Amino acid sequence: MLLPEGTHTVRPECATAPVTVIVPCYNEEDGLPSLLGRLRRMRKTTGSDDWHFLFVDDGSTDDTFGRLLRAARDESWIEVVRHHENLGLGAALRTGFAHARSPVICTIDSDCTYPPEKLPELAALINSGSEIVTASAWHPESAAAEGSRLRIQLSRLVSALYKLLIGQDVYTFTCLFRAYRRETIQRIRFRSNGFAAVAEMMLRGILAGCRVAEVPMRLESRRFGESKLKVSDAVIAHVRLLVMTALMVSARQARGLRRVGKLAN
Ligand SMILES: Nc1nc2c(ncn2[C@@H]2O[C@H](COP(=O)(O)OP(=O)(O)OP(=O)(O)O)[C@@H](O)[C@H]2O)c(=O)[nH]1
Ligand SMILES: [Mg+2]
Repeated sequence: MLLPEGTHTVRPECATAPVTVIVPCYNEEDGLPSLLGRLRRMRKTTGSDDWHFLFVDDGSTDDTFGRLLRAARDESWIEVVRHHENLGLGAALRTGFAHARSPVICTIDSDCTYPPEKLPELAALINSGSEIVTASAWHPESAAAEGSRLRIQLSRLVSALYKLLIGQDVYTFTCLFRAYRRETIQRIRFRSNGFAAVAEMMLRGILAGCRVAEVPMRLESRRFGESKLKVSDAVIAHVRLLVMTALMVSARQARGLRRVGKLAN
């Protein structure tokens, strides 16, 4: 896979770990000490001490890259890739996937709005047969989400619309906190460069027939730094993606009808 021009890598050698966790970061210097501390404890207490964590710094203008570099120099489970300019969350995920060689690949938020300590539960579901496992804030069994009412309602609405279009019992399409089988990542080609990439991956995965599992999980509010999500950009990107999904679903239905027609003749 080709990497964007200006990509800088520090120890990108995720080949040997059973799980690689991709952590996209954009201007997250304030939250990094807390995140790294939690990951260190998690590795010690949950049997994930052989996992690798691949941080993708997406042209941060604060000290995110400097802090990651210093951490990577001291601890071999930390790897860092950097875009020289900000290319967006989807582009950062593509770069992370291009480097990750492990059979199980996870993605997480760097602001710990889903607890990283839950990752082994998601990875275990991949090992027992699922192809995509997602944290699910909008699952009926999830505890009430923290955060802005408007953001919560918009996110719920978007997922409800995708669920309706796709016609399957998946409740949450927008959580970055996920685990995938590596072959599944190789099958899913997504185009979005921004936040909509997360929903696009799930939609394309479901349409490709992947086995999806959801783990009900409470969305917590951000404790450090600022949100990178611009609501207006996200609304536009999701409207586009809803139209694209509707077209993909109707093309599939038309193919199905043609097949039935041929069988009947
Ligand atoms: N690499 C990269 N990561 C990004 C970019 N924008 C956001 N992220 C990361 O993606 C994750 C989610 O972004 P957030 O800003 O937390 O967005 P959110 O979770 O929808 O909103 P809040 O939690 O309320 O802030 C975080 O780890 C961000 O650092 C980007 O342009 N590039
Ligand atoms: Mg967040």
